[in-house]
Amino acid sequence: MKRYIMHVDMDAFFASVEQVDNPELRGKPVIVGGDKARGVVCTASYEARKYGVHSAMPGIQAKRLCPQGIFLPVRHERYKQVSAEIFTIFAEFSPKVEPLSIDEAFLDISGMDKIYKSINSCARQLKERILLQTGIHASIGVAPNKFLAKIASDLKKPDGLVIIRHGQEQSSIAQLPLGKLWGVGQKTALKLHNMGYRQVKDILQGNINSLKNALGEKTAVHLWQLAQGIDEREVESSHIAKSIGNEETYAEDISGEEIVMEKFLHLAEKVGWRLRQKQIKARTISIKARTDDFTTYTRSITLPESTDFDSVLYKTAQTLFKQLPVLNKIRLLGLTGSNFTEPAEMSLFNDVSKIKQEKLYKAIDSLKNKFGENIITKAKLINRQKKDDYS
Ligand code: TTP
Ligand code: MG
Repeated sequence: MKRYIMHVDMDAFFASVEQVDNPELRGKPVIVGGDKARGVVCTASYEARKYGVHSAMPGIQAKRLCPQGIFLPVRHERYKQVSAEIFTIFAEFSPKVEPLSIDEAFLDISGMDKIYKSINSCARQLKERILLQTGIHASIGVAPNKFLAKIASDLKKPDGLVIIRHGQEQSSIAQLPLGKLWGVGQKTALKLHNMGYRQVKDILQGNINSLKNALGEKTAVHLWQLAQGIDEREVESSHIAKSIGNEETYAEDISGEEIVMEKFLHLAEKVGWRLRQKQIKARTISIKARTDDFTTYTRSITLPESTDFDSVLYKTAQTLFKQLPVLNKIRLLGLTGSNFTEPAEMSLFNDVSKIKQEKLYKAIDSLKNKFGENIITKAKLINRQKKDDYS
């Protein structure tokens, strides 16, 4: 199996969130931060970047360059919320996700071409999911390693998708300026410049010994490898999941309790399956509903006993949804389990009906393991059967 790493980075992240939350700002030069005296710009929309405005620029300078710019205060809490949604989507695309910042991560997608038909289609589907769910564009780079994936995601920003295939490692970066090499700061860049090196390919055309003399053994070998497009670092998904959930954004807004419940049934099956796969049970169940104007509602409940049953997840979602005001035009629904229990706590019941249910899920799961997750889905059958027979 060939290794493929994906680097995802949201476009003009803070500014894009502001443009999603307030449609009047779309297409306009939005500058987040730098609105207060001596403030610094956090980021600028691509419309504002045309005027030369960029991150870390003093607000006063940004105002001079772009007097018509719309300066907004920083809303960290909101950006964190959107970031959490994006990372939930990442987790659905890969079990190995390494967060780099609020809007950026590496995903190991090796072997995903089997599930998504191709690496290209996997990347396109991820971009599409993020856009549908958050309204924001992501730029993606896919490559045989982290270093090249990060370079690739930056090549066609905004809304970019660049794939570097195996065999293209060296040629894909040959023409790039040396500053693009990871670890080349101003000092090293100056030394390389003095040696007559301008582009990445110049390093390989030169002599490794003169590189060692100028930069020292360690840096020289590091750069020599990078210039060939070699980087062995693994994607390190450090954190253990604290919650397991699924969210769906609908191509057309949905309304009406019946259809909403059908969607929750589908979500319950996905979340239940994922919990059982990981051999954990959740005690806290949360739902999320977002309407067409991007207003988001959430409700949670902690159950007396933890669960991994689709039926309990579904019924809890039903109860929680009824606590929300009547919603029309729903664009997104989500269902999440958290507050996990240890395996030791799990088998402490001797309720016969539960043991029967456990057996039933074991049978269903073994079919799913054999033939794929969608082999048995109650949600698909629902049009033909009565919903009641699920209980
Ligand atoms: P970046 O991904 O570096 O920038 P960006 O998403 O705004 O734009 P793009 O990726 O399309 O080039 O950073 C992500 C967010 O982090 C950014 O929206 C705001 C914040 N940030 C700062 O607050 N200060 C900074 O100096 C930088 C670089 C980013
Ligand atoms: Mg970004």
